Amino acid sequence: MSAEHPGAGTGVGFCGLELAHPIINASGTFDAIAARRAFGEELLERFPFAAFVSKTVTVAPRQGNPPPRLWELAAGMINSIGLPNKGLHGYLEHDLPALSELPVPLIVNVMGFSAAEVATLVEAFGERDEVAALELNVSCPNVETGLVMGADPHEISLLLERVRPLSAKPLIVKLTPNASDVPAVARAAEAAGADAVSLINTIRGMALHPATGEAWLGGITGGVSGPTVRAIALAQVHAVAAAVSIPVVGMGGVAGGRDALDLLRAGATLVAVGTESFRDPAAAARIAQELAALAGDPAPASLI
Ligand code: RRO
Repeated sequence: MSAEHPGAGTGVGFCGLELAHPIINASGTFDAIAARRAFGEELLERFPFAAFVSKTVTVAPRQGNPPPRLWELAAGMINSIGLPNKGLHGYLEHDLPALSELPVPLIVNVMGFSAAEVATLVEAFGERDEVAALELNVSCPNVETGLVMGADPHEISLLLERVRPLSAKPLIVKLTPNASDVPAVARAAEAAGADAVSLINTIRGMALHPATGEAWLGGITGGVSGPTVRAIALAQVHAVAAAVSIPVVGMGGVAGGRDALDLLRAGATLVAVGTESFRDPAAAARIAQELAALAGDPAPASLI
């Protein structure tokens, strides 16, 4: 490991997990089951992420928001997907067995519409050996109740106090950038027992239909991601890393090794690739290799 850029090119410890390199995926931006169907076993032989974060699971199945769900920006996009998923039981039956075959630790991202729902999810996944850690999504910009919990330090404390005793697995709290004091929310999460925080989720934005002037997205507003949010992510990761002692997973507009290095230098332990994987499904492997080269480390062996 390079002393100048710690964690860049060789193994990295995170919440008791030993990861091959610091690049993971942002929840909901890489469908590993579909990718395996498309790319076959080669995907598993050189899996681009050092850990895999599932898309968000809710207790009940959801259809998601009405279309249109995406709007392209000059350097990024706005999504209003609205958490379509099979629900807890569908996930346990269909997705978990497939995702447990991945060659890296599995982090399951969960979201509840109440503390009781989050507790149900944490308990259910907490007892599964296939699951290495849980990411609590308290920051989806496309469901109002998700945002309320994640924007307020007191709400985060109450939630963590409720769910922390339910599982010994690492709990990563995914923070919203749509809060007035993000470091205060991070500190509250740490004080109430979170093992790590991840940020940023998307920033609320909007686009209008060019002909009608009405909202373009079926969900009216959506979440902005991609290079356009990179500087905001860097500032928020920097501020949060200075405010807490637990590890930080940094993300927001990472498209190259230099962007990942910036987030590590700002204090992140891991870096997640999100929107760039839609443009290029192999982006994360390239970014991990570019990061290692910048640090003067050998390329991660799992990617060669
Ligand atoms: O599904 C979504 O619309 C969504 C989620 Br859960 C999230 O956490 N962040 C985002 O930008 N979109």
